[in-house]
Amino acid sequence: MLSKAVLKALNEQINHEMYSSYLYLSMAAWCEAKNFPGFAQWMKLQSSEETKHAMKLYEFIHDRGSAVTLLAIDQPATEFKSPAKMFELALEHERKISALITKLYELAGKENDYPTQVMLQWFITEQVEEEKTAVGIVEQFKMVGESPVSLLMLDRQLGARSNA
Ligand code: OFO
Repeated sequence: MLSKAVLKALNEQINHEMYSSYLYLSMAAWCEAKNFPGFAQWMKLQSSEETKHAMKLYEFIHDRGSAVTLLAIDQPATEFKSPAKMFELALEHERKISALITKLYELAGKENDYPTQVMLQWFITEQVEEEKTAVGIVEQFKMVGESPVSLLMLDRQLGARSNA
């Protein structure tokens, strides 16, 4: 059984992951509307990856003999200034998620909950990857700018992503 505090924090983290999924889906929708199919594809895959993160926590809570409580998901932003700004926002968001995972890890430590800490190590590693990927994209935008040719090139490049 999970302690009350850890269970509450894990349920909240499910909500953060679902919000991430919703945010990236909203970014995908904006990209579709602006005719950037490649960015939209990248964001849709990112959105489904976030749902998988939420499900990882969901399964873990049940494996530990506790109950999942789903919370309301906030409405994400629906308008973005530009594709570059949108990816900057995604990076900022990932950094917030990393900080939340760190807090959760610390809480599990305080509660002597080693299984939760071990499970969270996967998320810590994943966040390093996610931040690295987002930084890489933000840097590419800085390098080539947002001329129509640059946007076309980056849209094609990111649209080649196939894994979630
Ligand atoms: Fe974007 O990462 Fe979940 O945790």
